[in-house]
Amino acid sequence: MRFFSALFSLAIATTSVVSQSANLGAPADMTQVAAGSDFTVMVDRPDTLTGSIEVAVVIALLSCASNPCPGPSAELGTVLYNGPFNPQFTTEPGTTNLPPHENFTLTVPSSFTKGNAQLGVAHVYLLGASVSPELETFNTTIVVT
Ligand SMILES: *[C@@H]1O[C@H](CO)[C@@H](O)[C@H](O)[C@H]1NC(C)=O
Ligand SMILES: CC(=O)N[C@H]1CO[C@H](CO)[C@@H](O)[C@@H]1O
Repeated sequence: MRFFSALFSLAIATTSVVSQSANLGAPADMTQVAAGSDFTVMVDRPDTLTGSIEVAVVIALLSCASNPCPGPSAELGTVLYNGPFNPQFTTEPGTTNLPPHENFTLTVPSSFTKGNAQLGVAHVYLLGASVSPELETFNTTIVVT
């Protein structure tokens, strides 16, 4: 346990210095999604000079209809996806200017509380020649209808 929390704070400390973060290309902030329906989450991984090896992403949804959103590093909520992350350039016409990314089609649980929800992502990767373990989190807000 202690090892993991030490590893966690190390990752937090280093990600703020190394700015090669992934980010959410979609959905846009305040996008409305009906409970029980599918939506696309696009996780961008801008190309960087320093090599990195992908480990995983976790994509989760947390209602903040009645409480302020706590931020994805504090609480992720309902996990919609937990698995490999394989960002790629697209070759389809009109999309070649996009950064390397992966799209995930996910479903808002049908019983999910309506209102604002934090769409949080945790991204784990190995950085550089030293293969240092990194954890970063980021989020947008969607509106569940
Ligand atoms: C991912 O989704 C975006 C936005 O909908 C789209 O422009 C892009 O072509 C998609 N990428 C792939 C690989 O399908
Ligand atoms: C709580 C939290 O981390 N909220 C962030 C969600 O994402 C927006 C947009 O990037 C940030 O401004 C918030 O700080």
